[in-house]
Amino acid sequence: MAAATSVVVLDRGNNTTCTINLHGATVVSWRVNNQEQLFVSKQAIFDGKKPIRGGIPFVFPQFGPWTFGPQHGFARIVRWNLEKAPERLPSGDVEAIFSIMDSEFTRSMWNYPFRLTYRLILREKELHFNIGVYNPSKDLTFSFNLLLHTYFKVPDVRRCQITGLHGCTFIDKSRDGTVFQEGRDVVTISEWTDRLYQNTPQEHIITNVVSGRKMRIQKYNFPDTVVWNPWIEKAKEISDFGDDEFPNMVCVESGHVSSPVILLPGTAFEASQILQVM
Ligand code: TA6
Repeated sequence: MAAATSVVVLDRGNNTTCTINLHGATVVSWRVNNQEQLFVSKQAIFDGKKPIRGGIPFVFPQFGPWTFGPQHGFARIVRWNLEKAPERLPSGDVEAIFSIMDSEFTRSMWNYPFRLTYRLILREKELHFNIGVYNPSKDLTFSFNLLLHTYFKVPDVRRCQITGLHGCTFIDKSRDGTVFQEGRDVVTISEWTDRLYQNTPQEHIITNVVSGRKMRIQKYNFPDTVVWNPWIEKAKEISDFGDDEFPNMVCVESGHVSSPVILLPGTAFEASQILQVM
């Protein structure tokens, strides 16, 4: 059960912390002035095997169902290395770097050499994510999806509004994958919602998150946004999610999923996200 105790804490002082479980480099807590911003299910399993139900699971190299491996890929179920332990920067912010590379386990599903780095920076009211994917091969090109499956904690999801999706086309998994165009200025949640919005703007704001505040999401090289809430019936189908927990979370996920990233030999891909409590 060693994996369960493998957490890394970035502590900026003033009750502002970020906690990462090396299992999947899953951010399992982000507290700003002692206010938790992320949702983790009370039924989440920390066995070092299953994905953690909540926080920010790291989706790579596949988004969704996968012929060759588990749903949403292997990155969220492998143990990551702590490349650089938490360090306080001259700015007062705290930085840490995590990484994984190909292994016998990953090659059994996805036979490519790769290196993935994940740099987190904890600022006063912000959390920065910088991701690098490297193809060290001399001759092999590979393609992948990448997504940060962020579970935001909210007092009541029915009161949340999400900006920056108006006019975007989306694949609606709750309606058999039919494609629609978003007509609303702000997106609200009042039923099972599972939508892959394509070519979305770089910024979204979620209103009425913790203590009625707003959460700004800024994303770079993440052209897609997934919005998910299982609502009543789907919540019952998820073993590590409480039947009554759906009102208290909303996933707004920055991703590169509707089209794969194609990485040529010897090249790198970078993407980043900033979460800001407003
Ligand atoms: O990101 C939304 C989604 O793909 C939904 O379809 C739902 O399956 C959710 O992820 C959770 O997936 P998981 O594999 O963690 O149960």
